Amino acid sequence: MTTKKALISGITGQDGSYLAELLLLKGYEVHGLIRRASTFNTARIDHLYQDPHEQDARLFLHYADLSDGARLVTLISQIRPDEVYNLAAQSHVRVSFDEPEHTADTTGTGAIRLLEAVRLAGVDTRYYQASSSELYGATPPPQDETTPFHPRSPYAAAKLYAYWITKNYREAYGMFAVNGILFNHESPRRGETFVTRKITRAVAAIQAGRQEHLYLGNLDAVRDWGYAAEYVEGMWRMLQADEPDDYVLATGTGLTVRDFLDESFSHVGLRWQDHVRFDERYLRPSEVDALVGDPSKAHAELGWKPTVDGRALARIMVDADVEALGHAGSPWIDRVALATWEAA
Ligand code: NDP
Ligand code: GDR
Repeated sequence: MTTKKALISGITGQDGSYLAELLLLKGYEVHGLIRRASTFNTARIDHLYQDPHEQDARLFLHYADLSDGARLVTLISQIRPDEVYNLAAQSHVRVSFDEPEHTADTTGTGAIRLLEAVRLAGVDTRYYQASSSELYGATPPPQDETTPFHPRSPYAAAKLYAYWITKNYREAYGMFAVNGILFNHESPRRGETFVTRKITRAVAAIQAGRQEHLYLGNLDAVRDWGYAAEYVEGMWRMLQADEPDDYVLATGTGLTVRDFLDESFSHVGLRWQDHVRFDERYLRPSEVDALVGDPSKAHAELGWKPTVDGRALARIMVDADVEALGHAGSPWIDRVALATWEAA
């Protein structure tokens, strides 16, 4: 049996790290695109790292950026992957209002650069596009594969382009190119500025006496929160199907931000009302009020079914953040530098 090769853009992100881990477990050779940065940005995958000089190494990292199409063509031509997962994006909805053009370039145009790289390299590759429930935006729930889109942010508008261009490459060139329309999914590896992780980190810090208040925006927003590890398995299933198609992955249950707060704080015996403060800077110029997905098609055709709901997820994340606080301090705090400045 030949080893399958997968290429993951966004491997250093939440989903990329879980997907890499899953594919390595399945026996894949995994190639990840990483961005050159002045500090290491591979913390989520460091535990998977193998010295590429070792005979049995199956994880390989390559410098690349979705803004550099020529580099993508070179890499796809050299690696000749069986599967490409395009997970890279400027993925923060609020930030997309501050950096709309950058978001369009990475989150939208980035997809066409990667699709073109696959086409120009002439490889027989299956392509997964990380599409989002944000596409539905103002269209009320429940949302499924037939629900009309109404994006409400530069991020969602960029993802809309990526969604349609993926469909277009399927129709125009017969590529096995699919959209996973994923509702919010979280984990202990979730970025610290998304609302769930912001809450669970704060719960751990407040319980430890290191923080008193947590500043948040809209508590009424409804989201369908699932567990990222289960969702990356759904991505893989989409690329194993007989025919390319687009699928919603969701739990089918919505919670408000307030519900998530309640579950997280009460899990350690705290009351969120004693700690949460409002800050308007976390409001968006146009908000998405409610997203609740209907994952019936993925269940019927791919056999995919999530088991962790939003409340269970909150408890998993709080436990992980409480445990993480017990570990050695943050590497960002350089005590030597602080002492040097104090002495100066
Ligand atoms: P993260 O923000 O955790 O990760 C984003 C990844 O994209 C990081 O590896 C980042 O690299 C990389 N990246 C950003 N810009 C570029 C660029 N210009 N070139 C190359 N790589 C880049 O996102 P998630 O893991 O949460 O999400 C994965 C994908 O799924 C994203 O496309 C997101 O929009 C989409 N999505 C996520 C959902 C969720 O609930 N998590 C739901 C639906 C869709 P670096 O580490 O260097 O910053
Ligand atoms: P979202 O996730 O915008 O749904 O996008 P986020 O966790 O940022 O916001 C969810 C809801 O919480 C409200 N909110 C706050 N959000 C943040 N980040 N910080 C706050 O302080 C805060 N207070 C309230 C927001 O207004 C919003 O209604 C995520 C990303 O992963 C996208 O990439 C992905 O496509 C979608 O999920 C599905």
